[in-house]
Amino acid sequence: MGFVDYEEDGYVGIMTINRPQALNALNKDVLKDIEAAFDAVDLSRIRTIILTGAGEKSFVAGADIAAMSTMTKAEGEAFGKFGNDIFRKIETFPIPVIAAVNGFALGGGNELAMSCDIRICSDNAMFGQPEVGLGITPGFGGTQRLARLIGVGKAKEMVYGARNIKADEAYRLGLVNAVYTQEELMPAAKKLAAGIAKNAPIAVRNSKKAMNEGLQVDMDQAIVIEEKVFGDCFETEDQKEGMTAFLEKRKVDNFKNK
Ligand code: CO8
Repeated sequence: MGFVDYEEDGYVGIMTINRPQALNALNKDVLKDIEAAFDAVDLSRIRTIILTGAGEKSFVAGADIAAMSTMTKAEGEAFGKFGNDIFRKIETFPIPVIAAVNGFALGGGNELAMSCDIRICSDNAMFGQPEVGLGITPGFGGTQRLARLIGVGKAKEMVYGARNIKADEAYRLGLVNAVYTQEELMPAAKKLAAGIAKNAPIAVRNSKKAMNEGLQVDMDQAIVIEEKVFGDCFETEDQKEGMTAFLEKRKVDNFKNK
C-alpha cells in the first residue's frame, strides 16, 4: 500500500512506514497511506497493531521539511489539521497500537509515536521535537501529548530547547516502556502484541476506551466511564468463558472476540 507495508502475524497487524530515502519523513501521501492502512484493518480478526519504520536508522524523521518549506499560514494550519486528525484516529483506534521505534523519532515522528498506546525502542533511537529550531511549533500534537506523557517541565525543556534525547533518557522519562537492541526490537514488539492479543479483545478495547476517555475528564465522570465499559463486558461470551475457565481450573479456550 504505497508508503506503508502491512502484514499480519496471527492476531497482530504490523504496519511499516516505508520511505527510507527520506528517513520515512511524513508528507501528505505518507500520511494518507498511514490512514488508509488503519482504515483497512479487519477489526473482527486483528487485536493489536505494531507500527514501525523501514530500515535500521529511522522510525520517522519528522514531517517533510521540503514539503512544508513554502507553506502559507493557511496551508500550515490545514497541514497541521490533516496530520492531527490522522494521529487522533490512531490514538482512539479501537485496539491497542504499539510503536516499535527503530531509530529517529523526531518532530512528527515523535508525535506519531506518542499517538500510539505504548512505545518501545531500539538502543539507537532518538526522540525530540526540533521544530522551534526550524521556526515552527510542534504541529502534530507535540505541544499537547509530550507534557501529558513526561510532565510539563521536561516537555517544555525539550520543546523550547529543541533538545533531542537518546533511548536511555527516553526510558528514564517514561516516554518509552523498554529499550532493546535493533535485532531484539521487532521480536519484543511481537511478544508484547501477542501478550495483549491473547486476552479478551472486548475487555482490552474497553480498557483502552476507559483509560483514554477518563484522562480527559474529572474523576467523578471518569469513574462512570469505567462503570459503563465494565458493565458492558458482562454481555460478552468472553467474560463467561474467562470466568468459567477460572472456576473450572482450566485454561481459557481461546477468546472469541464476542
Ligand atoms: N523531511 C524531509 N526530508 C528529510 C527529513 C525530513 N523531516 N529528515 C531527513 N530527510 C531526508 C534528508 O533531506 C536526506 O535527503 P537527501 O539524501 O535527498 O539529501 C535524507 O532524508 C537522509 O537524511 P540525512 O542525510 O540528513 O541523514 P543524517 O543521518 O545525516 O541525519 C537526521 C539524520 C538527524 C534525522 C537529519 O536528517 C535531520 O535532522 N532531519 C530532520 C529532523 C527534523 O527536524 N524533524 C522535524 C521536522 S518538523 C516536524 O516534524 C513538524 C511536525 C508538525 C508539522 C505540522 C505542520 C503544520
